[in-house]
Amino acid sequence: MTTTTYRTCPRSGLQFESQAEKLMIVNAVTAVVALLVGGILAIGVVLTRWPTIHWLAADTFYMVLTAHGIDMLIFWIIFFEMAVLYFCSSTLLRCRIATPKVAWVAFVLMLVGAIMNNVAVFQGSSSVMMTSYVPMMADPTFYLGLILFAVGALIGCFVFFGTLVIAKREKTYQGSVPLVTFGAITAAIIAVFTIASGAIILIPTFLLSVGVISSVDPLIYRTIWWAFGHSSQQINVAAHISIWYAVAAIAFGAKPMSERVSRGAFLLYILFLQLASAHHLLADPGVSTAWKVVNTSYFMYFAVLASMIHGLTIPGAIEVAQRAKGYNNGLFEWLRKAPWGNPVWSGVFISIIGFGFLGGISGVMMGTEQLNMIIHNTIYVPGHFHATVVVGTTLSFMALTYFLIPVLFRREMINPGLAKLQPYLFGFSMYFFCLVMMGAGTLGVSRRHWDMAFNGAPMAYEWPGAAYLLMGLVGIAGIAAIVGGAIYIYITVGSLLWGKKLNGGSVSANFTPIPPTAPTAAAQSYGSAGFAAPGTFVLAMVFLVSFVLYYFINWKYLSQVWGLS
Ligand code: HEM
Ligand SMILES: [Cu+2]
Repeated sequence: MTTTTYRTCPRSGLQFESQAEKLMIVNAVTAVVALLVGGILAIGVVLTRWPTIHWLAADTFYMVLTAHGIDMLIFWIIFFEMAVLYFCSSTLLRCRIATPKVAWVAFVLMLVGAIMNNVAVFQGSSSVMMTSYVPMMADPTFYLGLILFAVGALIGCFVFFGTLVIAKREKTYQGSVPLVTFGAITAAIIAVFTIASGAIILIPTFLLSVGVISSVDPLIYRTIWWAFGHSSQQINVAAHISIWYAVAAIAFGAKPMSERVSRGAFLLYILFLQLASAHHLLADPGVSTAWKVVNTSYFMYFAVLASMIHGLTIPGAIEVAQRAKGYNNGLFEWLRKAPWGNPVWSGVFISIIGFGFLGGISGVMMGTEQLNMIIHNTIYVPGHFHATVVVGTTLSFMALTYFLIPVLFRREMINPGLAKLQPYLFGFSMYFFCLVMMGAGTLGVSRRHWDMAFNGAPMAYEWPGAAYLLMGLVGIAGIAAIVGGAIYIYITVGSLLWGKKLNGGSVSANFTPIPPTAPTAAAQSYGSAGFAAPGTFVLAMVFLVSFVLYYFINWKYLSQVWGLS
């Protein structure tokens, strides 16, 4: 039997159980490898969509785009999430991980699945895009790879739940689980639903690809695929918001403004996410307008409400904590005096603002049935979701990594000067990238089309010149963001390989209760801070005004799409 030991990190006070620690490390490192592959592929995608360069031939472009989407959105994000789940259970609750052997099986399944899927894509006959809509068909190993990966991820979620049970039984924490863990529980519950939906649709599609069944209905496919595809984004949101709370606690000692309100907001995600999936079917035949409007324009807002609550209470909690430290001058001294040179904080802040303003506002606009017509299947769509999955999720994961390098990996960060810069370069170039994509999409530039000029097509289409200009800017901003991503990989991998080894701290055979003075105690306990945060409310009003203006500008724009009057 392997012996379980607990290491107490001298820099954070966090306690790492030996098995959990290894599992977090392999999952996080594999995630970064997937990010590296996806990032290299992004070069091909970006340089092809940049009209003056238009680099790759059509078949290569679609292959590269398929692999980019899957390596990034599935493999990078979910491997990293496994590490986050183990961190939020074993580390934050200071308990041993349940069934470490099973957790290793989960990891191996995910790894085999990810490799199998990539091999299928790069063999060239599986360029079906991330969404893999039927009747397009990929190689059977494409689906099998995804299914193995999903089974592994599901097992990982059960190891997470098992770890919570152990913590409860062995009484390693007092009272309720901390909010960060609560957010991770939300993510894992949603993950179970998500993976079940994925299985319901991918298993028949796999059987179709090997010839066991003769057809899968395309409309049913889309409906169920999006129960999976949309919900998986809700996992990401729950995970990155948990990280925001964790960083607020770690960097500022901030307690949530109200534990109940924040927990209630996480619950809203679980209740309303399936209904919100309907926003992916807004242009589909077969479902009624009434059904679309009820699901997207009413129920979806409850999920949006939840995100807005987090977007308000996280900066609010930080403001309360900063004011308590004496940064009380004016509305914004608390924000000016935040540690802007610390990439853990700057990454999270840039993520919160970009996720809310760019991802959130554009998402509500797109989710409105009528307005959806303006941007449906245009490059606006990847403009929106890069604001959510890159600025929101990816940048938050990057910020957390900077915290984990000394704490989990026990290395001194190489090149801290470059690390200071990285969130600004990556975050702001991504802001710009998303904005120009949305601009080009509003002018109608199509999504995923290899050649926006439609050269050789029987019917020509004249774009306004601005559309080419905007797509050129997409290229420039995309390359800048890729450089930002490369710096992240250089710093993380470099620190693991060449960073100075740090003292791991004392090791014992038993867990210890959380010392209330630990630097991360606020992330590991229960308690509310109250609501006195005037600066944050001003920021919220700025958000509201931008939201309303942008929404109504689009209604005005919609009225001009068809010259009916
Ligand atoms: C520097 C970073 C990145 C750049 C420059 C970039 C660029 C692009 C571009 C230009 C497209 C193609 C748009 C089109 O023609 O339809 C695309 C698609 C996509 N990207 Fe990224 N991306 C980056 C990072 C990411 C990350 C981190 C994720 C996920 C976490 C991601 C997920 C996706 C997905 C899911 C697609 C759609 C694939 C499909 O249509 O099947 N990207 N990206
Ligand atoms: Cu969605």
